[in-house]
Parts: sequence; C-alpha cells; structure tokens
Amino acid sequence: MSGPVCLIESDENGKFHVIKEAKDILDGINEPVVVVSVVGLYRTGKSYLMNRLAGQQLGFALGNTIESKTKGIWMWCIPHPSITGQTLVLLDTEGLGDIDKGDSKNDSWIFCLAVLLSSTLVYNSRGTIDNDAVQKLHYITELAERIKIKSPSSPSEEDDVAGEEDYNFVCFFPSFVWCVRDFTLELEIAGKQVTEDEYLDFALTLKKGRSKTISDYNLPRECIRSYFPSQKCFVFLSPASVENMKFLESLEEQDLEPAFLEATGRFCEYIFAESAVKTLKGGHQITGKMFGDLAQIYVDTISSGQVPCLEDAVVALANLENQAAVEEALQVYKSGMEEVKKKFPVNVTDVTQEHQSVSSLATSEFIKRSFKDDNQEYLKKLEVSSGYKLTKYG
Ligand SMILES: Nc1nc2c(ncn2[C@@H]2O[C@H](COP(=O)(O)OP(=O)(O)OP(=O)(O)O)[C@@H](O)[C@H]2O)c(=O)[nH]1
Ligand SMILES: [Mg+2]
Repeated sequence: MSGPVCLIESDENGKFHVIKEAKDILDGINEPVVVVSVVGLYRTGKSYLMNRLAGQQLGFALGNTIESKTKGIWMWCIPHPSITGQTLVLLDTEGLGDIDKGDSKNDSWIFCLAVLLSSTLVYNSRGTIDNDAVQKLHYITELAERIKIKSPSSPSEEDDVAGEEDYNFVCFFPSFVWCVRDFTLELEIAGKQVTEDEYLDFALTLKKGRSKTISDYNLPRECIRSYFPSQKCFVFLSPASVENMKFLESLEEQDLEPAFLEATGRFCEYIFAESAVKTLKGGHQITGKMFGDLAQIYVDTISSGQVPCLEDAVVALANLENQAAVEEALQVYKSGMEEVKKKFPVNVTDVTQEHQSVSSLATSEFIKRSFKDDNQEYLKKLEVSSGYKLTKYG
C-alpha cells in the first residue's frame, strides 16, 4: 500500500461510513494485523508521529495552519517492520476538541472507534500531563456508556466466576501509550529523577476523599488505570529549532533535534516490539480482511444509533468468516474431486478412499479459518454441501 487512505469518514449528518477503497485494501490482507491508533486534541502532531512510525517523511497529511487537518479515521497498512507475516495498520484520527467543528458527539465516537479497533492506543498531547491534560481526556470516562461488552441477547446463567471478567474492559481494550510532545520540564518529582512511566504514574495518582471535586479529579485517572491492560509514557522534546519548525515536514533526519530522534526511536521500538496482533473478545486474532469487516460492523452499529457491543461483533464477524470458510473449503473439495474424476473409471473402494481424503482436506481448511462455530452450524453446512457433491460425483 503506497500511502494512507481514508478508512472512516463522517458525513454532513454526522453519520460514519467505511470507505470502499480502504475496505478493498483490507480484503486483500490475509495476514494477522497489529493495529496502532493515535488519538488526541487537534493540532498536536499526531499525524507527524504516525509518519515516524511508518518510517516515512510524508504520508498522513499535516497542516501548517491552526485549522484541524485530519478528518475521520485514516489508515496506512505497511508490512510489520520487525515481524514477518504480520501487517502493521496505522490509524490516524481526527483531532479532538476543535471548537470550530463544535461536534463533541463526533469526537466521542472517533475516540470510541479508535479504542474498539486498535491493539495499541496512543494518546497524544502537548506540554505536560497536568490536571488540565487529564481532564481533556474525558472521552475515556464516557466509554462505559458507549461500549457494551455483553450482548443483551446472551444468556446470563453461565455467568460463572470467569464470566465476571466479561464486564471488565481491561480484558479487551488496547494497551495505552501517552505521548507528551514539546515536553520542556525536567523528569523530576520531589527532587528525584524519575522515568517517563513513573511520571505518568504520578500524574495518575488518585486523591483521597469523597467530595464531588475529588471524584471528578479521580474519574479519568481511574478509567485510564483500570480500562487498559498497560500504561506507558514517552516524552518528546520539540523536534527542531524554532526557525526550522515551519518546514518540519521537509526536514532531513540531520536537521531534527537528537533528543527528539532518540525519543521517537525508543517509541517506535516499543510499538514494534510490544504491540500485539489485534484480537477479538475470546482471543481470536484477526486478519486485515476481518479488521475491515470489524470496522464495518462497528460503524454500521453506531450509524444505526446503537451502542457497539464486543460480543455481538464477534458473532457477526464469526458468521462472515465461517461462511467464507465454508466456501473456501468447498472450493478445495470441488477441485479435489475434479482430480479424482480424471482418474475414472476407478473401483468403489478407491473412490470412497479418495473422497474421504479430499473431504478431510476440505474440513481441515475450514477449521483453519473458521472460529466460534460453537454448534458446528457451518461445519454441518460444509458437510451437507459436500455430501451433495458426493452424489453428483459418485
Ligand atoms: N511544536 C511541535 N510541532 C509539531 C510537532 N509535530 C508536528 N508538529 C507540527 O504541528 C503541526 C500539526 O501537525 P500534525 O501532525 O498535522 O498534527 P495533528 O495532531 O495530526 O493535527 P490534526 O489532524 O489537525 O488534529 C504541523 O505544522 C507539524 O509540522 C511537535 O512535536 N512539536
Ligand atoms: Mg492529523
């Protein structure tokens, strides 16, 4: 894929759509995908950071004015820089909090989609992680209303001890990385040198007490701590001198500040080494094709005015994949039987044996791709269809 394309756009009525060109690209990716998204306030250098991850000077479009640039969610699929057989999907999102746009509902859904779709969520902000910065992450406190884990239609009686986890976002949410840009302070707390992670941990310290002010202060911090399986922090100095900042996009490596290069190097290394393949609830790893279907499922749900549900999405995705697995297996079966046919005339015993081996090859192809076929509904479909072929060939 040569450059980024728009994956999800929102129309003038605030409805989201998956763009066909992006879906077509994803349909052609049968490898597992690691999905890294960046979210944060508008004009904070998100697209620039994503280009660094892609190892490219140009890619996601940056703007040089104060107007927000990225709209909707953009996608760039590249071969994983350090793992063969995986694709890295970078998602660059529309900046949050643009007053001109004045649509906080759109912002909340963009944030929510980034959480739902990624295996690593990068939150990008400028300056320091002070209370103001944490409060600006209020989108996180709305997630409990915007994402359901359990399907309302699923039976609750098997909610055994393990089932309790189903109410726990931490089992299904991406890992969380906070990138602080143009950081100018010393990494020091009470005169003691601290790491970036300790700095984040300190900024997320909860206050004791039950007053409204204290619970408002604590809420986003509690959400960050409890929703995401890991929290990591990187601080970056300004990328270039004041006079060079105007041409940031066209600056060569040697014109960038060494400290900035060092931080981006560590950040990229961490993302490449630690970001996991995107999985569904239940742990099934997804391919690029499934990722496109997943985006479509969530976008359709949101556009229809409903709240996306992780469990429903798995069922919908499993149905699509299992149907495709049946068709693929039938194809294997059909071409296998064509080969057998070429050997005709053969005796009944040989035909039965050949048929059995073609059938089991088809079944194993099906099993490789299918998942969550709990009642073997699709496996039976395959058997019925190939049984039909048997009478035709037999
Ligand atoms: N000061 C500073 N400017 C940066 C940094 N990174 C990028 N920029 C510049 O800031 C401007 C905005 O950068 P983008 O990467 O487009 O920011 P964004 O967050 O994607 O912006 P939106 O898509 O509008 O939300 C551009 O002029 C960049 O050259 C940085 O680390 N520090
Ligand atoms: Mg941008």
